[in-house]
Amino acid sequence: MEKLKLAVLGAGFWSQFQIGAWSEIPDVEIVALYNRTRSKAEALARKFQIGHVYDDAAAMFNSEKIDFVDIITDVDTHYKFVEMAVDAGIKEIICQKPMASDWETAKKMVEKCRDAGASLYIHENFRWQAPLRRVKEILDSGIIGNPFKARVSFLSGFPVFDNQPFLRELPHFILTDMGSHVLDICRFLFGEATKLWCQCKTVNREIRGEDVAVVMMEMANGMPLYAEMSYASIVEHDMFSTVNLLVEGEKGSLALGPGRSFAVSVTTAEGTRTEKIEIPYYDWADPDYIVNHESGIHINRNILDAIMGKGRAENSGEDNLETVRLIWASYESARRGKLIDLKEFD
Ligand code: 89Y
Repeated sequence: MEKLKLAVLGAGFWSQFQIGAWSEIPDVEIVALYNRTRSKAEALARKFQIGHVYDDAAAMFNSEKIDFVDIITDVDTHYKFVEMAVDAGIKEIICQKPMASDWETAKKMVEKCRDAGASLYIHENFRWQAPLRRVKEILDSGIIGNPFKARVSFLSGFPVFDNQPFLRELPHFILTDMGSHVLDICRFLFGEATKLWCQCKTVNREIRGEDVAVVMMEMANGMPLYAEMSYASIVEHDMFSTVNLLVEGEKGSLALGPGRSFAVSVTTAEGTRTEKIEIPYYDWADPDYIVNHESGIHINRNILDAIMGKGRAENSGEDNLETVRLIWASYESARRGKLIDLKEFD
């Protein structure tokens, strides 16, 4: 079978891991790599044997035969490159999370692709982490009964700005960067929220945005869900680069953690059973991020299956817009100090 031809835009910190994840999938060939600084694209192209390098995205769209694109550039350029791909006639477009740097642009992006008949996929990978797939499987098995309350946490003091210095400059940091993941996991495991209340804080005075957020949600089934995220936490069990959770159900409870132990524990009247999820090693992945980088293979496979007509992509633009809604409703709640009814947030 002929391989599908992929063009990647962006050669920054995350591209190397996303390209690494694509390199594990035999149905894909990366034919071209764009980056505004050509030398960075050249270095990454050498590492992954990518044939063509560009510092002009329009030239790449004009010259290459491309089946799909993966946009892994800075968030404020996502819309521009999605629009360029659509205008170049590309029908399968993957864009890195967070979709856009504001709510209006995210909606515009989904609309632009819908109007052009192009499929938009958002690379929102945390829900694809192996321990979280196992948590979902256990919840769906019914062993803990109907969940009545849950907590999803990301608490870390990892020096995240060393690898991604631009995160320091974001006017909105923790909810766009980590809230994308944490709130998407909440939707993946428990469905949609109806109301939310949020409080944000900036603990680290050297950054522009907020680094702590707490979001209280009421879910459509009435269940309360507490989500918290922080890069200012000095805790015994640092959670980088995954989440910890506790779900209470009518017949038992389910926990993921502590920290990055990748241990999933089920407690019922019979006692507690714990299993440890093993994450394979890849030489292109950073060990500090291993569970996160490995999940890239699974989300890429799921998107590729959709592109090949073999299934449905979980992370469509339309679906991810609901996660983006939670992010911006949270900022609105924090700004106004008010509970937000999500039906009214559009
Ligand atoms: O940008 C973030 C992501 O997507 O996963 C972890 C991260 O690199 C820093 O918060």
